[in-house]
Amino acid sequence: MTETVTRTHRDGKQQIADSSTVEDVFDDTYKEKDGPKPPTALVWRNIVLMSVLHAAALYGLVLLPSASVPTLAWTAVCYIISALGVTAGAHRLWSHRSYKAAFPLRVFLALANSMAFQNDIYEWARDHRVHHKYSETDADPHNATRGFFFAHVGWLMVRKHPDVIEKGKKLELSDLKADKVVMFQRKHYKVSVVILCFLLPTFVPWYFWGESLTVGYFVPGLLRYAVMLNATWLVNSAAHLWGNRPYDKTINPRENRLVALSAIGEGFHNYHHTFPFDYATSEFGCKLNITTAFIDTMCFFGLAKDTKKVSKEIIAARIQRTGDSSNKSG
Ligand code: ST9
Ligand code: ZN
Ligand code: ZN
Repeated sequence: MTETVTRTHRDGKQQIADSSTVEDVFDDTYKEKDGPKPPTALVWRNIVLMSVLHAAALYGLVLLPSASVPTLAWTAVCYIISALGVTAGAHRLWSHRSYKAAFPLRVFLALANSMAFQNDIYEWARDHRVHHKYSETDADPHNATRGFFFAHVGWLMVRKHPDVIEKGKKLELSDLKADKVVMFQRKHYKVSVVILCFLLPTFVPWYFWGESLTVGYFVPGLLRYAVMLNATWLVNSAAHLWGNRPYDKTINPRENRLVALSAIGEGFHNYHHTFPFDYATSEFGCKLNITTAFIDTMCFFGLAKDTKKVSKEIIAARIQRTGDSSNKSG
């Protein structure tokens, strides 16, 4: 079942919104504080770890030709599963509540999310809600006005701007606290990451088809992890900087098909910031959007329901009112 709910926004513009109270709608009443910005405090531990991970991923690339075909297939499977843990899980389900998921699906998505090792679901969704609510300001964790590198990975290498934490602490997060799967994953996060992000990708090829542990560790393990991280970060960097703005030309997020491809459906970012509660994060359903196909399949099997979708009429009216005239009909 697909539902749409209409409400009138503060500024009188008509929007479609979740009937619950997910705080993912842009708040234009927030003003950055005057005066000099706080100095950037580097977190050397993260700088070193990220550098080591990327060096190890390059070594994984060197080893790639020596990986067997089943290992390459397994790498792709690990990529898709961990990506779904972020896109269908932390993002569309837990950050935006754009559909409902039954317990077994939530367990799968939480496990897949640990395989992605992108902070636990609670922390990810909290940061993501402040990103939408205070987009491109000091209170946005990966504020793209600070440049490509900061939005991409730099934000994970420095202390957060105090406004991110101040505004984040005021967010309504009771739905996440009430979800036992989210809280269980948070409690056992470290051990679940060690097992699912590193040990499982390494040992499956070794145990089932005799792949070397070195290839298992560096290819489906670290190379897959680093590529998946960069595909995610491109949504924050590239899709906030490059692409068309068919739905709202007054905001930075863009439609970027290359990002949509690598991020399994999450590059239609102008649409997504305009209608954050749409379960497809795109006007065009499953097109370049494996995540939407996955959620539709879960609905078919009765594991997901109540997908929220913006109606064609409302999209057309929005394109007319605030779009940049670049929209193509799919
Ligand atoms: C990673 C995450 O990669 C990637 C997320 C990307 C998001 C993408 C979104 C785009 C759309 C979706 C597309 C998906 C596409 C997927 C495609 C897949 C192919 N509110 O954090 P601390 C509190 S992670 C409220 O230490 P610092 C906090 O609770 C990679 N409170 O801040 C704590 O309070 P208390 C692996 C907040 O010191 C206190 O503040 N991880 C908030 O500034 C301090 O928290 C890493 O690399 C908030 N928003 O440090 C690094 N935030 O003490 C992990 C914080 O009371 N992170 N608080 O408990 C860190 O090391 C640190 O967070 C830091 C900042 C160094 C970055
Ligand atoms: Zn964004
Ligand atoms: Zn979002």
